[in-house]
Amino acid sequence: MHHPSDPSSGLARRQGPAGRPGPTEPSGPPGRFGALGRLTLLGLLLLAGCRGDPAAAPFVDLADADFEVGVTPLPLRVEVLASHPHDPSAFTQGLIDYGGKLYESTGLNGRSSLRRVDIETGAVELQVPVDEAYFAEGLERVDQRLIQLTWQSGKAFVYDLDSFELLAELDYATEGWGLCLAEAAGHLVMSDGSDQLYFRDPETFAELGRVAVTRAGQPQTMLNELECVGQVVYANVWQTDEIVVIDPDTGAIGAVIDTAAPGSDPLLTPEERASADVLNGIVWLEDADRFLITGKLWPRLFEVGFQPAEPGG
Ligand SMILES: [Ca+2]
Repeated sequence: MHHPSDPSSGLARRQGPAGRPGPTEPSGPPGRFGALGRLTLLGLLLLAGCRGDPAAAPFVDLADADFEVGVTPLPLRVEVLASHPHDPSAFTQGLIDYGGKLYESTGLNGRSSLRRVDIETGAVELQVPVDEAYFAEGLERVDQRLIQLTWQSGKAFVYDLDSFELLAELDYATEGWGLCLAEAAGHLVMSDGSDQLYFRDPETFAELGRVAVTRAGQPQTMLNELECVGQVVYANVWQTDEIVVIDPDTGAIGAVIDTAAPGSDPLLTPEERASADVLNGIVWLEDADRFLITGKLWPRLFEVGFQPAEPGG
């Protein structure tokens, strides 16, 4: 399944109806390839048209990508489609979407919370505080339950999705940073600030395995908020403007999104940046073919897509 030294395999698959080999049967009618080409172009225009920019290329889709250890990551840039208000007092540590709403876990002792948030307005529709003894971290939904990590307490809280009623607590031995559910694999993926990703049973939270994450063969630590997207995991890297894309089978990072690169659309203004903490929080909106990203104490949340970055850009 793996494509050695070809981090763009997923990219090629997605961008391509243009790159897909055409039919090869020799009896095909003349002009068939031309018709295919026109259909492909039309498809691309329709795809691009959904985003209101007829010149735009489809976003990079790495959901089915495989990355080999040692591969040089594909550099990606950010294209901003829209931005929405985000509570600037929310120290974002976990961010997911479900049923058209955001669910957010915020950190800091005494300020930690679980929230349901309207994506467009940023309005907090439901919120429960977390005891000040805990610093809340990553968040994920499993069926009708929400699982919220804590930083250094070795404890996760389990809530009812609708009422936020506290249902149970789960124990673990590491720090808690980010959490996402790899649906096809049937397990949770958890980060703890190290270079490890832990695979955990969604019901018992027992560790099922782990993988060391590497970037061009070197350990990548500080893996923070996570988002499982198909076969890969998007991870914020703490204290940076980067989001890395990891193949959890190998631990290899196959793409790096530098949200502060010159080729990326700007996110916060310098004024907004002055009172904000680091980038953290990524959500994949599958139906809309876009991601949401924000940060700790960020006043805005951004709808974005990712494109290959120009060399050096
Ligand atoms: Ca997430």
